[in-house]
Order: sequence, then C-alpha cells, then structure tokens
Amino acid sequence: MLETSSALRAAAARVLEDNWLGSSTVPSRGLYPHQWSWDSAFIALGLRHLAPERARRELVTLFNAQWRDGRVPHILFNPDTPAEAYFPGPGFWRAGRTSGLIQPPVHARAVWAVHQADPVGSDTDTFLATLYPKLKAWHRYLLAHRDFGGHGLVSIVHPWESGMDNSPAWDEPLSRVTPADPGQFTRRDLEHGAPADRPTDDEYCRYVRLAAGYRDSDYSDVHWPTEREGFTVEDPGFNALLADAELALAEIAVALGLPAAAAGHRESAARMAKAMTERLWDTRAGFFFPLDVRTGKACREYTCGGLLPLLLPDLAVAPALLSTATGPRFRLGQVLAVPSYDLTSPSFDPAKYWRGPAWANVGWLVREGLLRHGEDALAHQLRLDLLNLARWTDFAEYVDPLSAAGHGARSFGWTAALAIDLLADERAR
Ligand code: 2M8
Repeated sequence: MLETSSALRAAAARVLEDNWLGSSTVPSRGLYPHQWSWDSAFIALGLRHLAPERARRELVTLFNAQWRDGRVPHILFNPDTPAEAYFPGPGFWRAGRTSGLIQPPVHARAVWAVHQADPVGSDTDTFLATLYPKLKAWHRYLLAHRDFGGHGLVSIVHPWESGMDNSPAWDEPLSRVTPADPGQFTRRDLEHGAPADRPTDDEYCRYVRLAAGYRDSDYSDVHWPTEREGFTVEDPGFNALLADAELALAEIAVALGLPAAAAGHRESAARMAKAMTERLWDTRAGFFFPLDVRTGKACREYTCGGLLPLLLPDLAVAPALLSTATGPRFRLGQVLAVPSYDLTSPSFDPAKYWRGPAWANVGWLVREGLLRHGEDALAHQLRLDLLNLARWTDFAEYVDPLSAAGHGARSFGWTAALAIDLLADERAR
C-alpha cells in the first residue's frame, strides 16, 4: 500500500516510465498500446512535474501528426506495435499512421500548464511559439468544419470523439445506426480485463459502421454524415473543453505578446458559453444535455459530460449545475470522485465503461471547475478521493464510486499522471 505521498508519487512516476515509448506515452501497455490524443494531454500534466522536456515532447509528437485540415487525430499508431494488438488499427483507418476521428480539445490547457512548469526550458525550445499556430489551426478546424448545427458549437460524429465512448447519452442516436457485420472484424479489447465491463458487441458493430462510413467518405466533413446515415451530436463536455481551451489560448497569446489575438480567444470562449447555455442547458433539469443535431432533440441522460461546463468561470447557471452535481444524481462529496452516470438511473452500473464508474480525468476537470467557482471544500474532498483511488487500485483506468473497486486497465497513464499533478497542487488543501 502506498501510504505516503512520496511513495504514491514514485509509483506513479514508474507507471509513466513504463508506458513511455521514447517520444510519447501509451495509456496502457496492454489495452491501449498507441498514443491517444486527450490521454497525452492529461499525461503531459503529470510529466511536467517529473521531466518538463518529456512533457513538451509528448505534445509536440502528437501535433506532428496533425492533419493538413487542422484536425488532431485521436490515435497516433506506434509502428513497433504489432497490427493485431489493437482494433481498429492503421489498416482499418487507411490514414497513414493515425485514425481519422478526433477527441476532446484539452491540449491548449495542457500546453499552457506544461509551459508554466518550466518557462525557461519552454522558451529555449520555442515550445509556445511552435504550438500556438497548431493549436489555433486545431480549434479553427473544429469551429469551421464541425459546426453542423450552425450555432457556433462543435458536433462529434462518433461516440469515441467524446472520449466517453459508451455513455448512455449516445444510446438513442446510436440506435439509428446500422450495425456493421460482426464477422468483419475481431475485437481486441476483450482480451484485456473483464469483457462484461466493456461495450457490447452490438455497440461495437455500430461504432465500426460509423467509423467506416466516415473513412469511406475520406473523412470529409462535407460528404459525411449523409442524410440517411451518421451520428451528429453537440456534446456539452466537448464544447466546454473547447471553450476552456480558447481561454488557455488567450493566456498563451498574452505570453507571446499578442494581446489582440488573446482578446479574440476570450470572445470566442464567451460566444461558445452563450451558445451552450442557449442550446444545451435545460433549466428545469438544471443540467446540460447533448443535442442530437439530426433530430433536434436533447439526449436526456445525466452523464458526467454535462458537468464539464463548470470549467467556464463566467457561467451564469453554475449555481443550478452545482446543485445537480451535489444532488442525488451525482452526490458529489458523498460518493468517491465523480460518477460517470446518474446514480438514480436503473441502468447505472458502477463497473461498466462510462456507464457509472469514476474516471480520474473527469474528476480532475470537475475539481478545476469547482475551484473556479469557489467550491473549495468540494474540490479538497475530490482531490483526496482521486489520490486515494489511484493509491488503492494500482492506478486503475476507472473505479466504482461506491465501493472503490478498480476496473479496466491498471497502471493507466492519466490516472498516474493526474495523481502526480494533484500531489503538486497547493490549491484548496
Ligand atoms: C477509450 O477509448 C478507446 C477508443 O478511442 C477504446 O475504447 O478503445 C476511452 O476511454 C477514451 O476516452 C480514451 O482516450 C481511450 C484510451 O485511454 O480509451
């Protein structure tokens, strides 16, 4: 048992060392043996305390794989990993060394934090000056090519793009997708951990169908989704993270001596916050729900993505959202960390992938939001929970928020990295 903070930090550092590939970090040696986009951002938040140069390298490696249209691919495949280690691998995506989907844009926040950990080394490497135009192109891709709803919010075209793959919020839009033939592929994820915790075969067939449709349109955001087929959803989690990333870009622009650009990023964040409140906020429910752009209907499930707008400092509806967060559905401060799904729902499952268990990255983000709204006591408790869960479960991928049992992969990258970051964080202690 890792009783002391220094033992916990040393064990977490060992996980990051073991998962390091030489210029990036895998989330898990077994289940996820490549570089994942938002994992790398969270991993860099921990690496910056151990080896800032390596944290910079992690992010630069990812952005070297950025596409010409600005998108940052959700997976960057490691050429030394055998093709059969992960499905869908590079052969499926037909996009060189990357996939063609995206993940939530937490990178600007990570870049700014990595810079602050070692400003001198960062300046020597021209880290901010190198990444600022790439981050701008990434955000431009999202706002220019993915605004299918036409109201200034980004749509995801696949559940994997939310990072919360199997969230119950996607059940309804996913039910309208024709499943791919299960005989066409072999799932590799079931070879690691408990298959019952993972998405079902039927869900996987629908994921594969959506990914293949996008691929077969050459990842065109004009020709896919089609009238008949697709998944087009405005996700409050994704959009809140983009608005927060625009605020981080404003700080980066100030550091680079670009005050007018900084003002532009702040305005963009404010526009997004307004659009989210107008389109995704449900006053009676006191919650942000995703909007299915194809039907115009809300996906009315209380999932942890709806809590992420707490990151926005000027959010007028924050008191009502906080009251939902501390109420019976999430019981913040009364259960361990942040459940990924509504505790009062009959389908809540404390062990099943994104359908109940708590994840370290979501807990870390919600803690940031709590701090921004002056909720120091809750932020303090959440920090303790996240450290204890990492300590008790060998850095599990996700944990039961009621019993603290660990699930999924162990020695999981962002669980270890964010524990290191929280140990170093003096706020609300
Ligand atoms: C999970 O997603 C991948 C697909 O991208 C998978 O299930 O194979 C999610 O938890 C996602 O958020 C995470 O980035 C990824 C790697 O940790 O695993």
